[in-house]
Amino acid sequence: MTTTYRNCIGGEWLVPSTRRYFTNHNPADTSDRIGRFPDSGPADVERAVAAALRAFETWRRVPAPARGDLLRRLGDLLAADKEDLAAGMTREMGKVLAETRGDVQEGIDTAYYAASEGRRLFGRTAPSELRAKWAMSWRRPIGVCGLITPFNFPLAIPTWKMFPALVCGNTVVLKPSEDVPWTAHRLVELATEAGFPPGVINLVHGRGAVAGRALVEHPRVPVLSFTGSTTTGAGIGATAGRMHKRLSLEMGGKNALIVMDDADLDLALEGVLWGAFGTTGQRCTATSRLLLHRKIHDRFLSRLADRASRLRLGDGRAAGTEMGPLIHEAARAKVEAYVAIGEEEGAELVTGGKRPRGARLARGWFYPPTIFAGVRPGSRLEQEEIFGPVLSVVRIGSLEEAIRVNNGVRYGLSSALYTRDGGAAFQALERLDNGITYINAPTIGAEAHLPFGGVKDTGNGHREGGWEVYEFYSETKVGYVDYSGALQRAQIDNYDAGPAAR
Ligand code: UN1
Repeated sequence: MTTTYRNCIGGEWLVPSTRRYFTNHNPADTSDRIGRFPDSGPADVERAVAAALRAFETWRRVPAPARGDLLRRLGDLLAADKEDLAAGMTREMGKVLAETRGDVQEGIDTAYYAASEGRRLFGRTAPSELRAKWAMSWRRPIGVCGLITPFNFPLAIPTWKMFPALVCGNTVVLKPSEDVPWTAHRLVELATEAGFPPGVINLVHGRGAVAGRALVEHPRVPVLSFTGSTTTGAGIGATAGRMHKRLSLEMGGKNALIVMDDADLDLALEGVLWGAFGTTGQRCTATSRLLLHRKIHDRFLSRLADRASRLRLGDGRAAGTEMGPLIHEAARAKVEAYVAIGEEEGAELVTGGKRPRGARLARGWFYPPTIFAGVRPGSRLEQEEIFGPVLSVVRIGSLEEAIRVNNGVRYGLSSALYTRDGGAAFQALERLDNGITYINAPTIGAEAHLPFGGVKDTGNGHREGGWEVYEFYSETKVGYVDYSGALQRAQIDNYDAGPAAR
């Protein structure tokens, strides 16, 4: 019997108004059905927003440190449930257990960080230009935040958005990816157990084009945060612009890892394998381009191809599995389309490029680590986001050239440089057009307490995580208190006769 799940609205677990459901499968074995989840409609979103609005009136008045205490409790519950959560997440999303454990840990880190932020949320005081007058700013909550999240970090990304929103005093409606609804369900269950009041966190399952759209277009949802494709993000941006909504976008990447001839090649090799094929390449931060210095190009590539071709594919819960499946058939079809594009463009297929054979992997969306060499800067393979285990290798002759190639794409999330030259490292930090640059580490591995995000078409200027996200989820308010007992006119009374006259 397949379990049927519900939405969580105003603290109640409700069946969708549509009475329709979708079934979620294990991508490593599609005969394994995880559950039936609500295929919600606009009426469910309407109800969730109404509940969130009601809850906002009381939640906004709970002192921020007390809001933080609830997040700390939720962090504790996530920590206690880490193993079960990770196993369930691997079952529905496919990546290996070590990675889903990391994903849960990122949620725990975010909870504890947000909890501590409840005791900061600093405002400022500034000297007034007038006597006996006090000037200050502080942060106020905004209202209902609509959060739309992707499949690749089923726990971490919802928590990045939700926890800062909550500690700032907002209430939320979460519309998680329809590929990982179970994880979102568990997160909301644990939040309920932690003691969040009804309506503060609402969960509406469903499709982006229906439930997601209703949330984006809802006039009472002034804040939106979306992680996903650049195309969808652009559409949301148009709506948000028209409706004057605050919007944070995290979108595509085409992240490059540069290996110079003076690099520690053993270290770089481990970095490339992890960056390119971890999470089956399904990270916005995945290493999808490898820029190899010509002096080490051939040597490095043959070692890399050898290691990549031996990575063990399988169910992420099985011991010894190094790479899980892709999320669904459409993702695999996209990877295959890009393999065909690479071949047409004349790139050299070094390893992979074909579906695995054999009964063991036949029931999942598996695709092997795939490497193309001789990829030309400017080609589609080099420019476009694939979101799968496909690595494009470009030969470079200098750091200068590597920087040019790195910067020659529309995206700007992360980049990496392997070198032993300190000067080169600082040049890279300064000149690579990305939100994040790693030195002697791959393009993945951002930590929860630092700002996360990218430049150019990757984002719209906001950052998730770290201290900056608290500004996104709150509104600056300024207060002036004049205790002089007289009318003091700013910009006039203190300058008319000149300050010396006073
Ligand atoms: C993503 O790729 O969608 O830096 C998020 C990392 C993770 C987060 C990635 N901490 O790879």
